[in-house]
Amino acid sequence: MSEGVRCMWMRGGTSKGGYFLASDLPADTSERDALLLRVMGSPDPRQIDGMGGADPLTSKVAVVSPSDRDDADVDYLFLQVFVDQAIVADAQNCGNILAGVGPFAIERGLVPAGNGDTEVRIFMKNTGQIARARVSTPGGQVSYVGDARIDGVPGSSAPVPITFEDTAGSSCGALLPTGNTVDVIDGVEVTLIDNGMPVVVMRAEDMGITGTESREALEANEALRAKLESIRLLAGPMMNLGDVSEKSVPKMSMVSRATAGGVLSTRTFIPHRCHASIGVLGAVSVATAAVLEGSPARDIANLPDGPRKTLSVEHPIGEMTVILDMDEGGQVGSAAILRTARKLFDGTAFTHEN
Ligand code: NQM
Repeated sequence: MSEGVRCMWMRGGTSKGGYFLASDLPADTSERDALLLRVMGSPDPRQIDGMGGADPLTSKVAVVSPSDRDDADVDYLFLQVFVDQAIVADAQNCGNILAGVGPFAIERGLVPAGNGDTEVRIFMKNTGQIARARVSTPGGQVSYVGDARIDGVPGSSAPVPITFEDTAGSSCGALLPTGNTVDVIDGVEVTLIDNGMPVVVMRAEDMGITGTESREALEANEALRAKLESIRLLAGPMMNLGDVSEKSVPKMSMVSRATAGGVLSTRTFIPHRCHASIGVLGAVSVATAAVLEGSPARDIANLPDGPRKTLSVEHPIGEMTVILDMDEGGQVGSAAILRTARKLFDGTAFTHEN
């Protein structure tokens, strides 16, 4: 494929990656994955021969196509292209890259733009659920300009609010795949939870950290990393994810008391690098753990009253606000978050495969 492939490079939330129409990629999965590894420059810790940014957060792909479902406009498949291994994984979703899917679908003509805002209903193929994103389209054109700010992105952009309705058990089959609010793995109390992203939630202090350390300090802590990986490998089968040694899930979130007025503070490994902030669906899952009676996260959370809970989840460079609507039974019904996105480049990525 030395002639290259059409793609758009976009920032979606606090992540960045290549957005492709499914029809522009090979239909065969192994051919597609080989092409995406070439596009990103993987495997190589610096991704020097490709477009990837040498970080899992900037080595991401969205594959978008028209949907034949009645309840969706487009289908979105998320692919994590590993940086230093020749792996392209579809075992997780990504709510940050999701933020660019609506604008991309309108730009490529898959969804007609309204005059003002346009709602795009997105079927997330990785987990089989629907997200509804609102894209700013003044005068029938996508606009990236606005005054919405999210931590981790300088400046401001047009808001892309996103609502999730049925994310519980997205990959694990149930919100609490073991049926328990608390399990004990390697002597550590954990909540194994999936409200859109499989996450192991544990207290930072039980892992020997305060929970206020920087990303760099945590990545340099070999003992912590080994302990996290040991828990993760045991958690995988308990969460119905099987052997997770080559998967990017479950994520590992260590929680501590909030330091900036939020509900709690987080440090999250995704799973081998520490997240610069926190993933979208990762934050939804942690926030959900925080409202569960008896969970380690609930222990330290400052929870507001009422059925609509606006929860500020603190992370290394700020916070992410998750809005949880509780149903009559006191369970989490829907979740909403605010993201922004920006088109960075549109053109052809060359792969020069021999
Ligand atoms: O949890 C990183 C990100 C993510 C995932 C990761 C995400 C989500 O920040 O929905 O957005 O956890 O690998 O892009």
